[in-house]
Amino acid sequence: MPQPVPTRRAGPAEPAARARPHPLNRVLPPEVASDRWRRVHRGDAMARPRLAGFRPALLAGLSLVLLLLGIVFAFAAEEARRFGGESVRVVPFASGLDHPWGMAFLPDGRLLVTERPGRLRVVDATGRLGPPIEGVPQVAARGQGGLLDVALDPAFATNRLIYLTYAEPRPDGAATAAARARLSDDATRLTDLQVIFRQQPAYSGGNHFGSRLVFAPDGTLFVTLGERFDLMDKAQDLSTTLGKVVRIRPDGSIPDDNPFRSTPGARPEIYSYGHRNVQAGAIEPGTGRLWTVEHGPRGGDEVNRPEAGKNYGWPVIGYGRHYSGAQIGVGTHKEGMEQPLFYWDPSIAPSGSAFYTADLLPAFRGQLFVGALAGQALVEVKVRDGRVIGEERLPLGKRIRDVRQGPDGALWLATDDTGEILRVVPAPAK
Ligand SMILES: [Ca+2]
Repeated sequence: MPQPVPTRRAGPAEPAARARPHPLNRVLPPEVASDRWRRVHRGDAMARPRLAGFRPALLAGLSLVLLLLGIVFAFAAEEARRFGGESVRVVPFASGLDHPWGMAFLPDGRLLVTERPGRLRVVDATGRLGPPIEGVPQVAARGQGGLLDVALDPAFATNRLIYLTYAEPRPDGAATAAARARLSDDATRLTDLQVIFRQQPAYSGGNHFGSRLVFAPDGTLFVTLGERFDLMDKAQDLSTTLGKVVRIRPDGSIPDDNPFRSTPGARPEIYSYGHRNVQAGAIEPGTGRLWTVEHGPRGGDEVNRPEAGKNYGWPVIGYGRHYSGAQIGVGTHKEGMEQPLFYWDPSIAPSGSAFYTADLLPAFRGQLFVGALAGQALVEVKVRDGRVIGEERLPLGKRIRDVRQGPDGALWLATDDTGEILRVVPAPAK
């Protein structure tokens, strides 16, 4: 069950939030439905030799029935569903991507999409995939590593700068890096590539690279990171950038007011620490504050609102248990370590998030939407006055890797396993 966690200032969360049932797995996801239909269809094809003696009319009739069933399932997948106080449909936009990871909208409405194996593409307004953009840095595409997030410079319209995070190959393994480059006017190639951040140290494992790029209203850039799983203790070590959120200027220089800028032995780019694997970050409308969502251990995914210099606990405190079944560190609380705003038990495996600010789906406004990989859902984190009061899920039967608000006001989703871009739109008025 989801367990809202009180902040130190906010006091206990509302009990109603704890009582919310999980809709997950109670509804047959559209993908499962269509898989079943495909299995039926394949079964028919395999059985055909034994049916060879039947009259062609019977076979034609059977095919027609199967065709109609297929059409019914196709519509069912896009049927109107209640979610987040709205009646929505989830409609396909693009397909054929290979592990899409991050999305960013160009000013003309076209979409930049990263693919984890190391490609960056433009998807046009009709959903057609463009060829791989040239000049993308070489990536270590193994495990959870590869080409990860993409973001546009706030002044992209005039400077055409974009930012990427990726697992950078190094002599001693790989580590997350952030780079910026100029996108050519025809959006076919990157030039002037400059690495603006390199996580330290590199490591040979394939897990927990993070990462998301989030521009703050003051023009600084947050990069959210992981602790590379095996090196979890380093999330508490300020001489590394493992398990940290870092804050840099877009050129990679260190902002004057970073919390550890004057701390001997600490990396000056660190903003907050004690994180596990942060694959979602978004700026809260109104306050301009950063919210992050991180993969926890088994039963401990967290929503946090990182503040400068604060310690978010991993692996000393946390909810859930290690994959081995062992308790996390000293338990769930420790003086000097921050509590999450919310955590999930069981885990949903969160990646990608967006605060909704548009007009198309008014009941979504001000709420945080999070993609769930293992949870195979879009999750609404219900926010009231800076506190999390509960959650609601839209089961999709697909691993959701990224969530963005589009210029059309729809919520756009990238699916990790099926390589699709989906749009969450209002259902037609009855
Ligand atoms: Ca924590």
